[in-house]
Amino acid sequence: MAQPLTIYGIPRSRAFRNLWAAEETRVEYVLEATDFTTGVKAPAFVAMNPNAKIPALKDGDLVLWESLAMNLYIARKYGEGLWPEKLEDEGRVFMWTLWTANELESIQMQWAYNSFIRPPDQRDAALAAAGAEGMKKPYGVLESVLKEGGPYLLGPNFSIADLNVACVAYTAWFNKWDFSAFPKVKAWLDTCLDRPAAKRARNMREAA
Ligand SMILES: N[C@@H](CCC(=O)N[C@@H](CS)C(=O)NCC(=O)O)C(=O)O
Repeated sequence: MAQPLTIYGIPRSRAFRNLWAAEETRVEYVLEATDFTTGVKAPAFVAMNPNAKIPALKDGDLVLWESLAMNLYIARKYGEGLWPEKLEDEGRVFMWTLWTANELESIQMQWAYNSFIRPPDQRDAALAAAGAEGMKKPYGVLESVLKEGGPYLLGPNFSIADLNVACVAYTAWFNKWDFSAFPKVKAWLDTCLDRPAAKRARNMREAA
C-alpha cells in the first residue's frame, strides 16, 4: 500500500502553507510534528533537510524542502483544479511563486520579526516601520494586477498561484497590517482565506 504524503513541521510555521495545499487537494497526508527548536536539529531530520528548517516533505522516495516549492509539487501531482492547464499559466505560477518569496516575504518578515515575532527587547522599531512601509510596494503591485484582471491571479479560477501568494500574505492579514489602501488585495485575501481548505489549515494553525 502506498505511504501517505508526509509533511514535517508544525501548523504555527511555514508548514501551514503545505497543510493548506494538502487540504485543497484532499491527498492523504500525515503531519510529522517537527518544531523549529529541537525538531529541526534531530539528526534524522537534518539528513533529510540539510538546512535544518521546517517544513519538509516526503512522498515515497522523494524528499523536498522549501515550502512554496513543496506546494508546487503538491498542486502539480495531486491538485487537479489547482494546477493550470496551459503552459503560459504554468509560467505565471512560477512567476508569482518567485515573486512572493523575493518581493513580498523578505520585506514582510522584516516587519513581522520586529513587530511581533521576536521578544519585545529584541525588536527594532525603525526596522519594523521600514518593513511596513516597504510592504506597500509589493501589495501595490498585487492591487494593480487584481484591479486589471482577477478575480484570481490567473483569471477566473483559484490556483496554486493564489495559494502561494495568499499563504505568505496571511502573516500580514492575520496580524492586522493595514490593507485599507489595497481594497482589491484585501477582498481577494478574504476570499482565499475563507476557502474550506484554508479554514481547515487555519484552524490547525490558529488553535495551536
Ligand atoms: N525558505 C524556507 C524557510 C524555512 C524557515 O525559515 N523555517 C523556519 C520555521 S517557519 C525554521 O525552521 N526556522 C528554524 C531556524 O531558522 O533555525 C521555506 O519557505 O521553507
